[in-house]
Order: sequence, then C-alpha cells, then structure tokens
Amino acid sequence: MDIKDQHLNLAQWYDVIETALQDTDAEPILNLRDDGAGVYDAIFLGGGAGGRFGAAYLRAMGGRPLIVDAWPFLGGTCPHQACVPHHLFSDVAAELDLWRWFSGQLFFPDWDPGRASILEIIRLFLRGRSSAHAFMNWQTKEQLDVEYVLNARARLVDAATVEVAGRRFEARNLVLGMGARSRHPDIPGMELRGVFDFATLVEELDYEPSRCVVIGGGKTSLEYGSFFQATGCQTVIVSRSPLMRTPSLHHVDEDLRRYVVDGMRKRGVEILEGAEPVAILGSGKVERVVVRLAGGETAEIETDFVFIGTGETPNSAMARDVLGVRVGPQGEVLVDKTMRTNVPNVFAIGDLIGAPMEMFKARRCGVTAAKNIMGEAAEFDFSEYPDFLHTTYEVTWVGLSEQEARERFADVIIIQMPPYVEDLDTEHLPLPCADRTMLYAFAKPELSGFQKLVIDGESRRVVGAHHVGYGAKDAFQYLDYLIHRPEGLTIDELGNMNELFLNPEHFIQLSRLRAGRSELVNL
Ligand code: COM
Repeated sequence: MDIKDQHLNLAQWYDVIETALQDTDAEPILNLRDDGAGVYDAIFLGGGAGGRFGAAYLRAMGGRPLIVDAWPFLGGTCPHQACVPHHLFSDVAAELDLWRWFSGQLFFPDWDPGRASILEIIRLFLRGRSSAHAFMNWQTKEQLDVEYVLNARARLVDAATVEVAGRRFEARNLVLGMGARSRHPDIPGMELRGVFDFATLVEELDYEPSRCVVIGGGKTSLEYGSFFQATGCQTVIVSRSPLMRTPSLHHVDEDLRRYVVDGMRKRGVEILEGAEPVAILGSGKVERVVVRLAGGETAEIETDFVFIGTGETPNSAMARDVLGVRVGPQGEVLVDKTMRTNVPNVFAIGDLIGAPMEMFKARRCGVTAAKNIMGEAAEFDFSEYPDFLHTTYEVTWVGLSEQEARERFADVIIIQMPPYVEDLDTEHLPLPCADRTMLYAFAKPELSGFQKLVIDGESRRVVGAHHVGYGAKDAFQYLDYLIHRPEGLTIDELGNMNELFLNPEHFIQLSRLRAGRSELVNL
C-alpha cells in the first residue's frame, strides 16, 4: 500500500492500522520518496520511541532517514502493549484505591468488585490504542517528513543494506532499535492457559481473573500487581529479592521502599520475598503455583492467573549473527555514549542496549545517534537517570538515596515528611498533603504519602529527592536537570523558587524553612 501521495486523516489511519493488525496478510505500508531510491543517511530498524525520535531529529537536521518496522504503526511497544496500558492501569488503580478506602462514605458508593473488571479496562485500552498509533503515523509523515516502511519484517543484509517488503534499501548508517521481549522463568507450566506477561495480557486475556500470582519483584511486578489487587483480584507477589531491590532499580531509598511496600500490604497484597516459583500446575489452565519459600519449605498457591514480571531480553540475535555486533551477558547490544556499536556506522538504541528499558532513554538514544550521524558530536549517559513507578501511588526518585549519600558525604541533612523525630506520634499526621492526597490526609492520614530530600550539608547541595504520592514526577524531571548540573542546586536556591500553593512534592516550602540557617540541620 503506497501512501506517499495520500494524505490520510486520523480516522483513515485508524482503519488502516486496525485492518493490518487483524489481517496477517495485509500488505506493507510504504511512505517513500523517489520510491526509496538513493542512499539514506540512516535506516532506523525499529520505529519505536528511539527510532521515531531519532529519525525525526535526523530529518530536522537536514538528513534523510528511513524507518522500517514490522508493526503497521510507529511508536513501538510503548503505546501498544507496555507503557501506555500500564499508565491506564495505574490511573485506574489510583481511582479504585479511593473507592475501596472510602466505600460507602461521602459520595462513594459501596465497593462493588463486580464493577472493577481487569478485562473491561483491557478492552477499553484495545478500543483506543490505535488512535495513538494513527496519530504517530500521521505526524511522522505529514509533519516530520520522515519516510517509512511499516507492517513488514526486515532482514539485515549487511551494515549498509536492509531488505524489507521485497526490496533492498541502502544507507550510510544503520540505527538498530529492535527492542526487547519478556524474559520468562524456566519452570514447568509456563505454557498453561492463564500465564501472561505485559504483552500477552493485553493481547490474550479473555476471562476475568479472580486471584493472581505475580512473579518478580521489580517495577513491572509492583505496577501490575498493584492494579490487579486494586480491582479486587487477590494478588500474591513472589520475588527472590526484596521488592524494589532488583538489580534494574537503583538509588531506591530504604524509607521510601518501606512506605511503598507497607502501603501495598495495607491494601491486601501478599508479598513473599526470598521466594522462588518452582512450577505452575493445572490441567490445561493454571490452577496452582508451587513456590519455595524463604525458609526452604514449599507452598502451593491457588490461582487462575499468573503474571510474569521477571524482566526483558533484548532482540539482538539478528544483529549479532549478521553484523557481528558485540552483545553483553543479557543479550544487550554494547554501545558507547554516542550509541556506536563495535561495527563502523552501526548504532544501537533503546531497549536493545539493555536497562533501563524506558521510553525516555530510547528517545534520547535515538536523538544522540542522529546527531552523531549528522556530524554533531553528542553523548548520552543514562546511568544517573531519575526513575519512577506506580503502585496506587506515583513513586518517584532522583539522585542518591540517604544511605548512598552517607557513604559519600560526611554531613548529610534530611528534610522529610512526616519528619523523623524519635517518639513523636507522626502516624496520624496528615502530611504531606497535596493534589490528589487531600482526601487521604483528612480521613486516612497514614496513606497521604512520604517525601525525603537529601542534602550535602557542607556544599548545601541537594543530592537526592524521593517521593510517594502524586505530582512529583513532573517536577523531578526539572530537578534532575538542576541537581546534575556541574554547579548543582543548593537548598538556598530551591527555597528561593516560587511555589504554586500546596506543592510539598517540589520541596520548595520545606527547603525555605531551613535555608535561613548557616548550619543546616534535619527537618
Ligand atoms: C510514545 C511513542 S507512546 S513515541 O516515543 O512518541 O514514538
């Protein structure tokens, strides 16, 4: 289907994408200048967040990119199966959390588990997801002027040639962005009906689960497990490491972690740490999960739904075998800070290069590769990225944990809410309270959140910030930039910013209360 000279509107794009998703024989979608003749500056293999942003940036710099993707849409797994549905689920979890705690009080109806359906939310997502896809295809063609071949599987021929949709395309550079797929534990029973990961959950769930076992202790497990529990689906999380202490999560402050995990327990999630799944049992369909508990004994958990959240494996085999790109122990393509692989003119970006498997990283990787291809030296070091996850809260952190700061600095100052003061009865203190936690603050104060700012007392610089509640994620993006500048950000500068009413999650008011002192002390 050649759409170069067609200017499809969003509804037409929606139909093209939905048709292609339902018909495995649908033809490739071609948006090519000069029918794809000539040599491209770069072919982006994979049109996910990294490929799309990289190609757009390269085009904006005057280059000629081509994106190829097996899916009939751009944007990759994020809007299709991963971040976008997860955000929808987390929003739903936050709403349901209020309903459950306030059931039958104020204007909340009595809690009705029959109304909180996992399946219904997934169907809602499935009805809407191609709208985002349609927009990305439209925008990339009509506004960003980027060529693409979609709905066709590509084959790498060599470091300058890609074969797709029955033809060959030449480029001076390749940018590999083929993403990653769920990694599954090697235990019996994984093939049973009722075992899902984040991708198959949205594609294949066709019944309403009543009980759930989540395997894994990282972000995905906490996020999906919190959603399942919030709907009333009794959830057990089975994790080898303590929750939020998996290797993919860094700079997690222990007090923040404790608040998050306690909060999940308060909401009824059963958490088995130090435990390992041994087998999934059932005849045709999941019925039980056998688990080896921390003490070595074995337990069986009845369930009709197993969710796997044990990480992802990069899709690097073709690049390794055909091009000889070097890969690391998890199959991640190894790159330097310019996104170059060991093969000249071959770059790699996004989930393909390993953790963190986050959209923000993918986008900036793509742009970094584009700049270097176009002759502008650029590096991206994502080792100090700010991070977040959702439970029924938004949990956000940036910089160092308190413990990390104490290992690095002699004089660490903590500004925290509720404050830590020995023997003070803070359990029912309705602080912090802010946007979306006001109801909790007045009726269930212990649920109104937690925040901590970590400061190097000597330089007065903020070195870490940690927050459980809502609204900090936006602020922390700027905070990340400010605290990682060579000159950093001092408590005095932070306290001198303008806050907009109650915004404890931005730490401005609390910093101002201490900034007047020449010798800083905890708050
Ligand atoms: C985001 C996809 S959902 S992209 O980064 O805009 O391509």
